[in-house]
Amino acid sequence: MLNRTDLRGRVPTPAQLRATLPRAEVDVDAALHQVRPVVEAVKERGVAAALDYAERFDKVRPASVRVPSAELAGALDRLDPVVRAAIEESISRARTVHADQRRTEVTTEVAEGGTVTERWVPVGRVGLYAPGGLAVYPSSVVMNVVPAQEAGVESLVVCSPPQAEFGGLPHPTILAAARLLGVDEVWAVGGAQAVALLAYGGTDTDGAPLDPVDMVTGPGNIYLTAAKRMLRGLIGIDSEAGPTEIAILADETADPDHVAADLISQAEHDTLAASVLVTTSEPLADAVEERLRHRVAATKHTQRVTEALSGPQSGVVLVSTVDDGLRVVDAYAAEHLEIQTADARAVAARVCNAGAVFVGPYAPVSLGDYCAGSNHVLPTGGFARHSSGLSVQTYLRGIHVIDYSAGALREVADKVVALAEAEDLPAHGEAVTARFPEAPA
Ligand code: HSO
Ligand code: ZN
Repeated sequence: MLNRTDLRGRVPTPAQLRATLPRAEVDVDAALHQVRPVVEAVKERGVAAALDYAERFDKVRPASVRVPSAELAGALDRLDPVVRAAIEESISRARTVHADQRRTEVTTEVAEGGTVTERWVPVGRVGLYAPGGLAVYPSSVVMNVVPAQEAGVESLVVCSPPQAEFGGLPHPTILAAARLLGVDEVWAVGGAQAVALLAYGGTDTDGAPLDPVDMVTGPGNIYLTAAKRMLRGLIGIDSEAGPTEIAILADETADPDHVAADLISQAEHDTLAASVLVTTSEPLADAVEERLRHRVAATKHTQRVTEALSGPQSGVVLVSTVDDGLRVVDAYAAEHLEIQTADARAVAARVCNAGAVFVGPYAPVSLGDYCAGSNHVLPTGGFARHSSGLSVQTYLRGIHVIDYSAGALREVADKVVALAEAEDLPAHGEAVTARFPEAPA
């Protein structure tokens, strides 16, 4: 079912590896031309345009963009108590982890009387996107809202597409999750029109203002991603989210049935999802294939999983040693990386590129998807080489505060003047010497 690449006995360079390893091509730029008219229409006509697109794409026209708070309360009342308890557990673990990520202000005394302080200030207003349609993920509401709240973001709006089945409201589990998180502003708007409305703001059908946000985060389909790319600058965005990925670095000590179950778990998301096994053991690879046959036939979304696993983005990579395996997974830079080898902790400590690393036999990715306490909005498509998943830091800005006394400025005045002259910007130097007329530099 999985394509095989045999890299035993040779270790390509990281650049060669990146070209060889299986990966889905997602052409966000190609979606830009479809998204541009949507963004422009919402910019010009606001809510009326967003609702027209809802009618066209979501097959329903919500009565208003903002979901009435009685609907949030009602959705929570009707939520299955078992699901409610699970969401509460997920929230509480995520809060514990993200609360520890808060940054403390640091003041550095650079010279006597001269300090630089880095102040951490939360983004003022944030829009958090939760997809609808095929993927209804209340867990993603948790993973966006918790870090924003722990960062101290004062104003939050959760956005999710209106569903025809629910009378133009977002999916009730999304509404219930928002309510459990203490979010009272939820908008029924999805896709590119959601990003545009969040960026430009508008006036709701009842005349109430829908205030624009400073930043939009959260996963979505290619059109949402294209709209985020287009509006970046006017708004801040998180890392672009593509189809989900799992890579597993395993040796002969791994349990093939668990490896197969984990590969399937992420393949279940999307026919474009990537499941990649990197292993030093051919017998393990064979045993995983065998387990996959059983499990894929028995799982609920057989069709989707089969397509994802047999697609060019998924596969098995055979390597000679765990060290070579580490080179491969670093070059791949997976969204999720499991280490199922002997001494997994030591191997995991050497990983440089991954959205999140899952260590040893009892840390499957699905634990991280819901209840590890870690965040599940992670960089895909190799973005883990340069980007991080959502955290408290995503929603903070570090502001440098410069506080110098006359003496501290005087001490460094000649250096400022010298640099200003070297750059042919003498007025920069004059801004300093103007303060010390008695002692021209
Ligand atoms: N694995 C997905 C997140 C998710 N899984 C949501 C289940 N629900 C991307 O990290
Ligand atoms: Zn998942």
